[in-house]
Amino acid sequence: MRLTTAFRAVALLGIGSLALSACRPEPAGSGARDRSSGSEVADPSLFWNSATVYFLLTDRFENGNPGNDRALGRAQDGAVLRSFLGGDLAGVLRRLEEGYFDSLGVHAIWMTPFVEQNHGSVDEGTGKTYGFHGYWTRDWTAVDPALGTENDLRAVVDAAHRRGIRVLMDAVINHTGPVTPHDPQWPDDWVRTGPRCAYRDYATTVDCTLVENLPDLLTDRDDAVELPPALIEKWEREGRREREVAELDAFFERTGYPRAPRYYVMKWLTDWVREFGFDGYRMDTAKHFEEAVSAELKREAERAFADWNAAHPDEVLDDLPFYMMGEVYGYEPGHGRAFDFGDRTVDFFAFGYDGLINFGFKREAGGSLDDVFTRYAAVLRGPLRGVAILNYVSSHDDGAPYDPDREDPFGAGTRLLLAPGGAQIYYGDELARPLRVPGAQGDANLRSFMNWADLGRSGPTAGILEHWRKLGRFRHAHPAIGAGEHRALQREPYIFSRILETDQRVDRVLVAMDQGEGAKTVPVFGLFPDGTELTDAYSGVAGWVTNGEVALVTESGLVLLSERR
Ligand SMILES: [Ca+2]
Ligand SMILES: [Ca+2]
Repeated sequence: MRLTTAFRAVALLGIGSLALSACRPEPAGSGARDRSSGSEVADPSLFWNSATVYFLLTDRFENGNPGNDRALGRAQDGAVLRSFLGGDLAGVLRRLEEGYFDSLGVHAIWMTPFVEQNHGSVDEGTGKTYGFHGYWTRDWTAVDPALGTENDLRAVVDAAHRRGIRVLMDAVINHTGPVTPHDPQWPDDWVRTGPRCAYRDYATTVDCTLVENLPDLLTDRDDAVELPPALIEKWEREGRREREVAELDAFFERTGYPRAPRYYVMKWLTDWVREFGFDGYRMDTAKHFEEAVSAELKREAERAFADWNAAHPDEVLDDLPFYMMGEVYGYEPGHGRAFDFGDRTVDFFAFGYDGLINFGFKREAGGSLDDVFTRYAAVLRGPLRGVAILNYVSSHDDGAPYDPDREDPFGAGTRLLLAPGGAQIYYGDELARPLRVPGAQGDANLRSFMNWADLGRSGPTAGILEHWRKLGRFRHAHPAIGAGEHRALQREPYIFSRILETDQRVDRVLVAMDQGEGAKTVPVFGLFPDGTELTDAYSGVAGWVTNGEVALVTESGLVLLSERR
């Protein structure tokens, strides 16, 4: 299934390792950390609250290899935007190597699951659909050939790491793919096929199928089960049955776990960490299986991450630990640590999660900015101290994004990238990729192919991207923005500061909005003393603080000030 450790060692002696060491920046001073990873912030929660995470659907981002577009004989007969459309790992690598993610100040890339998906299609009521999205697992131990090969995957992770960018693996443990004429059901001692979740309480959220025909893994079962015959036959055809079985034997021998379904899946999920060096998981449907399962998985993943670090000392980015972020649908920071199922609350942060996706921001982003910023900064320094949230304005299955018609792509970037907490850029937010597509039904609207072509046309797209890039790089340079203390300094026009003290430095920024075009004088409210030279990251213009203010001539009304370094 994977390259062996021996092969890996040989590969490291080759050209790749020379290029790798030549490209890596030197450690940054006393912290001895790779400055480019942004992890001079040693506290994991501060790092992830100041991070920018780029979330992409691999099948919809960039087609780097047309040769794999028809893998597994999947047809192009799905409903609008519901077939595989050709995007792949080679495409992600191409954009990585051209510096696209660096240009946005991205700290981490989250790709949709890359494991082998259903071969067939189903119609859940929104049209004939293939598993292009990655959440319909057929085999947890293989890369889907439509997305590429294990070598392609390794190339993506390695290229990201060379740039100081982390890679989060999107991990599914709650369910298999749906049953189709080409995709048999997993055995009855592995999955339940009913009842459908009613989402009234814990049991009707966890012990049930998310939708019709989405078999739910028996994650609560502790009794041993045999490998599914269909999987054994598949591995036999692929010439790797003996190795897979031997690896499983070794895993169960080492851990002492019973051969229950969830432990097989944990073995398969953590292998990718151990062998490819993923820096964290984004756990899919985290509220639909027992939270104790998450804690078990986290422990195994940390062990796998330690193994990878020990085997690849020259490739380790820094000493940040393995990160696990959960998709607890509906969670928002106002809930504090207690997510309410109706009949019980669960503190997911106590079960291995270092961060949770914030499903509230896209709604709150339209309100008073200072209200949102003040509340978020306070909760991150209060009930959520030590953990992280990830804000977004659009995502792959949120039918109510901020700005569904992309009428405010500049404002969306400003709000998202200046908010306290981690920022998720959903691919195309930065290009105003349409979120409504003629003929598409349901979530397919949110999953159109990346609109790269708009960058070459006249129109606003290139300017929108530049706006997101300026804010993203400002955010990357200043962890205070996502993780610092927030102070409103002036209501109209709005001016605020963020301050973050770490062992390495005191990071201070001042953001002034609606300052008008051309000459402007921005008061700094004592944040910077007279005589300090400041730079506006939006325009690149510098100026000295005199009499408590800085005079600048810039085109934009948005001013992003920090001390010139
Ligand atoms: Ca392709
Ligand atoms: Ca479940």
